[in-house]
Amino acid sequence: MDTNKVVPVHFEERIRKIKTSHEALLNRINRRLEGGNGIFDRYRYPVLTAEHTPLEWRYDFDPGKNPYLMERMGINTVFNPGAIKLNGKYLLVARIEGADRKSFFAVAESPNGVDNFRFWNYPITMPETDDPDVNVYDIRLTEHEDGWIYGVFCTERKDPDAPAHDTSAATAQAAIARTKDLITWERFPDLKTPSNQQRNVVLHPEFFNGKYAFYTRPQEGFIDTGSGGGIGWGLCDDIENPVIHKEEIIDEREYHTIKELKNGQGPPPLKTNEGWLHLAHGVRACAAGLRYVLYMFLTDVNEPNRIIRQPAGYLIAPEGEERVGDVSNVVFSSGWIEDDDGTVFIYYASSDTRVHVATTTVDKLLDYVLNTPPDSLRSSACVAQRNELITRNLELRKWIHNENK
Ligand code: M1P
Repeated sequence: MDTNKVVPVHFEERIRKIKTSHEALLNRINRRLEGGNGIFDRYRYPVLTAEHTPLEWRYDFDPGKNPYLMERMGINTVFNPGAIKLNGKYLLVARIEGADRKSFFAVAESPNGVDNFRFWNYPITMPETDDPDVNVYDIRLTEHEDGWIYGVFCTERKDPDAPAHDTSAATAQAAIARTKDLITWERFPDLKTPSNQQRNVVLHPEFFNGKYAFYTRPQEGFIDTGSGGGIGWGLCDDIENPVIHKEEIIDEREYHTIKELKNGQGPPPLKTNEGWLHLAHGVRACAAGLRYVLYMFLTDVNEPNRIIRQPAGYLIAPEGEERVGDVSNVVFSSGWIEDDDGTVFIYYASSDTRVHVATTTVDKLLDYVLNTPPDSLRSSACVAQRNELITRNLELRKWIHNENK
């Protein structure tokens, strides 16, 4: 390219316009939406989208090389982030998917957790093992009591056993890396488990009987969990050479529920006085494809692998624009942040396309898991459950009416 060529007239003008609208997007104030269900609040705008990624990641600003100021390397989507609060900043380690379909990780930082998220200058350079990753995604960040921040994420590779004509068969395993600053990472071998494949693997924040404890999601195939599935639990002696010898299912899939087809642990659980609060995703099949929703459960404070409460149904299901995207009808969460005052920021992605925030508190989530009836699994039992609530409410109304007479 001849750099002495006259720069097209529109170049400077276009650059100014692109930068102005990008800044306006990054500085946009997010508003909590009124009229929620009392459990959590949604917000007006997504907190991260493909358009939030830095312009330097997409455009070549050299007029000699890019006279039309085209996007040279497009970004398709930003979703499924891990989350952590460090040095007073709310940090999301998002899954960025390029127009070329490859995902990578990058840190976006906000002063308040609900808006003004800005990506750091460079994506994360994640070290690899001897078996290079083809695709990496869905990192869960765990501040472990051993003093490190761990990132456990999915590493995907072409299935070596697939016939030559099959160019989409893949394998998924749990990759493990650790850091102190989210910039420099140390990578370990992928987690070995008794299962063929793994996705949605999450490190528990505390040792259990002196061992590292993982929530797993054993699966026979890449998409189908096969005859197994459910949220598993396994212990490992050595995080630098991680092996789980025994995997037990702690939250099974169940017929005609929101987790009929598959499920998976979301972020690492939050410790409370009543037990460990868990956020997970459940998947069911319908004529439109798979439907992903978020649900919760509580495990015993001393036995994080023992569920003591599980409300029926979902906590968050896709709504409005959340329903549509690259993979429609999906909400998925791999990160949340608990603030010192008990506020909880739930980061969830919709339809594998963008990231939203919902806010609530630990007290509200505990009230939700402790007092929402469990799934009674059959229509007539559900009617009985609801009738009990209605009768109590009608009695209460009569009582209030009489009191006011
Ligand atoms: O497309 C929906 C989600 O599908 C996968 O989750 P799971 O293994 O539970 O089916 C993941 O690829 C996830 O990234 C994606 O959001």
